[in-house]
Amino acid sequence: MNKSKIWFDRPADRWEEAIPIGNGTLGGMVFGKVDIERIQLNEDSLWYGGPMDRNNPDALEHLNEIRELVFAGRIREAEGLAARVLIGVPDGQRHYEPVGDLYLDSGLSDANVEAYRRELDLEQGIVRVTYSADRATYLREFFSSYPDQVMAVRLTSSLQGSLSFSMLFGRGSVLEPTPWSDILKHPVGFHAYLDRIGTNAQGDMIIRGRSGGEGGIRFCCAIRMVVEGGRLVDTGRQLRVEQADAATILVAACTDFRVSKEDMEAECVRRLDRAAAKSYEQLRADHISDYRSLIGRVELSLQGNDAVHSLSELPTDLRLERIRAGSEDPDLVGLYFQFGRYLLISSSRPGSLPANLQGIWNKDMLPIWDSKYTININTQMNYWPAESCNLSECHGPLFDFIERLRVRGRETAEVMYGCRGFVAHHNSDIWADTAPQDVCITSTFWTMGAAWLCLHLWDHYEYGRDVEFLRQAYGTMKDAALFLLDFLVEDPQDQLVTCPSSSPENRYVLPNGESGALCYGPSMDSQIIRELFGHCIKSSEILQEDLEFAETLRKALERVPQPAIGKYGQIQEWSIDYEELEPGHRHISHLFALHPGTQIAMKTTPELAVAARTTLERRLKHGGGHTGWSRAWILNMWARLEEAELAHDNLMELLRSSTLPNLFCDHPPFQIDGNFGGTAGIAEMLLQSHSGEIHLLPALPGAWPHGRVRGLKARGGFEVDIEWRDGRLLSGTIRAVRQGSCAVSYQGKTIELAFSEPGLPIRVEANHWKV
Ligand code: FUC
Repeated sequence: MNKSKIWFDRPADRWEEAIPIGNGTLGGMVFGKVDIERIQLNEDSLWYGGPMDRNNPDALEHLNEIRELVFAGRIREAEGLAARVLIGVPDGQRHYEPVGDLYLDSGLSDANVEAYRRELDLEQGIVRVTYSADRATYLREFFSSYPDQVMAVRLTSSLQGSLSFSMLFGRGSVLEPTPWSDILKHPVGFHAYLDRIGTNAQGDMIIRGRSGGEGGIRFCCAIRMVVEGGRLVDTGRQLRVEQADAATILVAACTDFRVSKEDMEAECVRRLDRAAAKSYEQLRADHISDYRSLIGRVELSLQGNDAVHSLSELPTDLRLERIRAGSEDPDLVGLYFQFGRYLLISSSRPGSLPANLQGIWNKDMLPIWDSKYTININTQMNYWPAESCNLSECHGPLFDFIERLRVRGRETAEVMYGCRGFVAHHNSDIWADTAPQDVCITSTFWTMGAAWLCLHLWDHYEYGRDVEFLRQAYGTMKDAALFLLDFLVEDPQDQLVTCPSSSPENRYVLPNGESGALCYGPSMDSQIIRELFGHCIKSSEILQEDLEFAETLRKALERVPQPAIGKYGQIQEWSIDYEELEPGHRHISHLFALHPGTQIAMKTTPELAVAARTTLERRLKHGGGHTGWSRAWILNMWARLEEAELAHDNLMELLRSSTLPNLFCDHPPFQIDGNFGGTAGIAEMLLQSHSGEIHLLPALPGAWPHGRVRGLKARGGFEVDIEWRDGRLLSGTIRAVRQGSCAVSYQGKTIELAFSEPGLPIRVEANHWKV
């Protein structure tokens, strides 16, 4: 009964205990309260304000001066000048806002119910709440349907005519833990951010409002109550259901980001009409089949040595407590993995915006870090599992976003730097804003956001080998490379480096004891450039176009620094082997080449791999990994270094120290990147393909002696199933999307497989490698 379920035996008291649902655009957090149910609602395109031109017109004329100051070691002055002329004006981008909260006031008391249960069914993508009270058993189901673009809430009772409740909508600040009855009965600011609430001729509740700021985005939310038995009373402020057998609530929402403001209400009602024309069973079945077509591609089962089958009978928050107390629970790791895939399916679907810092789930009018796109690690991490975990369609919203960045980023490149191509700094927002964000020396003056994002285009090609996709994506990759070609300058060693820049978001210490952040040629930048230029060169070979440009890139690459080893035997973070101000910094930017990059690998660059290991040890010794995403990155890096136990320790630490009761990643506070990084890391422990071969079980820890995984993806267009027992490979099954061959390695030995027919599986066992 509990297989593939995250479940709790009590309602959520706090938002961080609620369960997320979503269809890429329309998201909800389900609290499961009996007395007053709360579903906190989001629509991915509801953001504060309109687009702004923040490109700083003073930047270009001061660029050379800043560069000269950096090269002369006059860092203080360089930083002072940059903080005046290289910042965006205004210095901040737009932020994400919630739609509001839907409340269902049943009049029952939480205290009087029995057999309470709240669950997320990961096989169906449905949240359920069940309980008994007064001889009746109640069931609520919640999901956000992608095919029908509505959220559905279904309430039933086993006792005819026993369902009575009021539905209210609020948009204001909710204090937690919340005496919700107070909110509903003595509402202060309950409708603080609404323009209109009322019913249309059909009896749908229609809510309209708009975010603040110039050109603030307008939204409409329409809610229909379909009642079976009993009656529906419209009291203006609320819809009241009396003595019904069942009720289905359908929610539609849109904004004028996608729909004209005149048409928003009609569009919402159209969606409701279409969904209501189906029976609830049909609506649900269509949701499940859509969701299953994605979630069902990968299955993971991890088993420890002791057969602790009964652990799934424990509520998920208690299982997490056990882990915190030092116990193992491989099955929960499997759930966590699938939950990460669930979150990507729920927050990033074709047509939606990319998953932001909180996916799509945000309750605050001014959320932490604006709940936007931080592109010096966080947004990229969101998409780490997209390809390897067989959800490549969910990667699409990021590609659409990159195209929009390209338009805005060309302007920023030209106005601020006098360069061709396109640039993005370390943040962006709904408007694909590319100008610098904040006035923060450690992060603001970093120009590699677009280049890094473009590596995702190449990855998508690598996993799927769709040449048509590459043909379209190449121009974008080239544009990112063009910016860098123009932006690179000669350093004192005659190398080509970025300047000014920083190693996100660390500082170095100068020999005179002063600290700085602004620098030239931080290792991460050169690593990203090597990766991007390399992919552009390969693309031009595959596509047989632009060979001259490829030659220019090749020439430039000869002068772009390679990863260097510093005085501690570590990978150098800056082009000069400075001391780090924070040796335990959460960002480990200089190991980009190890992960997600591919320039440092066990097989191809063993010396650099040793240095990468030293770097990680050093970061960890000084307290690194203290945020959720940092821990998740470390997990992926240890997996790449084939350090199974260290990867596993860090995964467990992610669960122990950086995971909320509902399994959301805790930066703190909630930030979704660690969920996605954690999911990708688990896949990376079982299968790798970054070194030109498919590597089976590269980092299998002792805690998972038995298990199997079905449907992981490998670069080159392969799908892989693996089964193991007693820590040893039983079988690997590989399917290819097209004819061809691949190298498959296990425990240091490699064999070649030839695929004569696409889709035809080839099965291998450990003795094929004679290990
Ligand atoms: C970067 C990180 C922070 C946080 C923020 C959203 O600035 O350094 O830890 O994740 O982005």
